[in-house]
Amino acid sequence: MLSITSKSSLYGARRLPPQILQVGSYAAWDEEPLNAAFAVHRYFEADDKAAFLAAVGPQIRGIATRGDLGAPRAMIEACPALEVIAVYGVGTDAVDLDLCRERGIRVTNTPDVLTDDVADLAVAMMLCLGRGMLGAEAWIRDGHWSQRGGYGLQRRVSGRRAGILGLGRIGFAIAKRLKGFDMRVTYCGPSPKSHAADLGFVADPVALAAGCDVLFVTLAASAETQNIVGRRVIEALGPDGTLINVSRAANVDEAALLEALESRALGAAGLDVFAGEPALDPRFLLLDNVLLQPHHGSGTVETRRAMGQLVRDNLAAHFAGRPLPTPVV
Ligand code: 8YV
Repeated sequence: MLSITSKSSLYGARRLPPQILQVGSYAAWDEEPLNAAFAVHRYFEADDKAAFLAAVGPQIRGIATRGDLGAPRAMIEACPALEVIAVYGVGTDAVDLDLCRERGIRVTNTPDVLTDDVADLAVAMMLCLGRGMLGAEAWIRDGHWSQRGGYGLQRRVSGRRAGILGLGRIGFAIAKRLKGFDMRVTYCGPSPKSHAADLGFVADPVALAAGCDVLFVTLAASAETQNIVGRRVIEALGPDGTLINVSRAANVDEAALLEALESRALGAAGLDVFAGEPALDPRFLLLDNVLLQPHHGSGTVETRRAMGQLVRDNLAAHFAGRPLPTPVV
C-alpha cells in the first residue's frame, strides 16, 4: 500500500485521498492499485455491516462495487457525502439508480471490455448443449464407449435459428458469432436497430421464441424486464428449444423454467445466472438438460483486469474532475 502522501499527490498535495467503500472482494491485482489510490473501507469484511456503515458512511465519497452486489438504497442512504458509484460489471440493476439520479450521484460501469467473453460463453453453452458434450464425455468416463459403442446422435447446430432477446453490445456480439455458424438470427427489442439490418426483427418475445431453436437472453435487467421470459415464451420455445441466459436471473421466470425443464416442455437451458446466486434452487442440480455456470461470463484474466482498470479509471476521473470514461448516470 502506498503512503497517504503518495495517494494524496494524485488529488492535490493538501487533500487526503478520497474515502471509498469497497462492497465486495476483487482480484489481488485490483486490490493493490485501489488501495494505493484511495482510502478503502472493506465493507465485505465487516461482521456487523450496519455498524460498519454507520461508522464510515459519513466519510464515504465513492463506492466501488460489483455487478452482482450493486449498491442498495440503505447503503447509499448511509453515505450522505457519496458522489460516485463505480460498478465492476456492465449490469447496474443492483444499484438504486433512481436514488442516484435524485441525489446527483454519478454511476459508472464496465461496458465493452467484457462483451466478447460473455458472447463467447453464451455460444459455447449453445454448442455444448446442442452436441450433448457433457453426456458424451460422461459416456467415455463411465466406460460405455468401449462396452456399448458410440454416443447417441445429436442435432446439428449450424444452420439453425437463433433468437436474441435484447440486442445490446453482448447480443450483437453473439449475433456476429452465430453468423459464422450460418444461423438465421432474429432479435427482439423496443425497436429495430439501424446497425442490424441483416438480422430479422420481431417486437414480441413470444413470437421471437416461437421462431427460433436457441433463444439468447442478453438484455439489461430492470423492473420492466422482470420475468420477460415467462411461461408463454418458454412454451413457445418448446421441447426442441434451448434457452441461454447470460444476463440476469430476474429476466426469466425461474419457477416456470424449472417446471418446463423437468417436464421436457423445454428442451434445454444454459444458465450463467440464478435467483439468489451463489445459492441456487437444488432442482437445477437434478436435471440432465441444463448446463450450469457460476456467473462467470466475464470471468477471464484479460477481461477482469480490464474491468478493474476501468473501475479505477472512473473513480480517478471523477475525483480529478475529468469526464467519466463510462458513465451510466
Ligand atoms: C459481474 C456482471 O460483475 O457485468 C456484469 O454485469 O454481472 C459480471 O461481469 C462479475 O461477475 C463480477 O461480479
